[in-house]
Amino acid sequence: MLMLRTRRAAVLGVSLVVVLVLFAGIALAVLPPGGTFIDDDGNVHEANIEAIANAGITRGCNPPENTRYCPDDAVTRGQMAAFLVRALNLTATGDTDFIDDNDSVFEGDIEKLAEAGITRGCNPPENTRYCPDDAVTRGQMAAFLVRALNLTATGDKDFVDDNTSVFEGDIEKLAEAGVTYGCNPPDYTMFCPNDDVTRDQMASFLARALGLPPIHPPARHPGDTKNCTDFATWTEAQAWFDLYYPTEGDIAKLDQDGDLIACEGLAGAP
Ligand SMILES: [Ca+2]
Ligand SMILES: [Ca+2]
Ligand SMILES: [Ca+2]
Ligand SMILES: [Ca+2]
Repeated sequence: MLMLRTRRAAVLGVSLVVVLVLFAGIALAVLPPGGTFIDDDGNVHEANIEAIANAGITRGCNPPENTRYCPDDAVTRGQMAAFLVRALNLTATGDTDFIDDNDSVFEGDIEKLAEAGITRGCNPPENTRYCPDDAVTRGQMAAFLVRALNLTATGDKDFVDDNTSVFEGDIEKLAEAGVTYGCNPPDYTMFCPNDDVTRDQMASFLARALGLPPIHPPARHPGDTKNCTDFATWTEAQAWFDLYYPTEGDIAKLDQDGDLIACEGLAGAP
């Protein structure tokens, strides 16, 4: 009976995953031009910002509108707690109560992070404080993620600029897991362990760490970049027209006769 119930639960789990994947596919298709946020258009991390937004890990930086992500802002330790609590679905709280986060909107997240063993505090050995408003350095972030993801494997990667960092071991584990490539493309010989982590970088770290596929939103202002011959089917042409018509009008001149039906010459047009 117990076996049966377990199996049924497992099957239910699998169907839930399938439903969630399908739902993610649908959600992906309805991203508006420019995507979720207006201040990350064209940012190299935009597709990863969309990925973590789609996964519920970020809602934005200007509640309640949440039209912005603030990609260039440094990630604070309080924000880091919220990112990780949502990314890992941490729910348990324990006895830890830091004395310096009582006024922080992140106090609940910080306590969950501590309960999960991902942070011990910021003033060792007492560790009575969390320093929620301090910016997170890239080296500190490596340590947070290595603990959060239980990364243990090290590989060949050895950045040249972290040899004196207390985080060198964490940084090498993070690189081995493919979560970071480094900070100086295209050589990627450095990690910049003392630089602050920006919110856009954080999105890429989290998306890679969790295996979330990047989601590229449609361009906000595509311009006249399409002709009817660019579409394989009339349905695709009409979908493109419908996506942009509310904000851009008939930007690509796909509807010469102005009846809101695009590309009548394509097969399958009504
Ligand atoms: Ca955007
Ligand atoms: Ca507290
Ligand atoms: Ca090194
Ligand atoms: Ca037409």
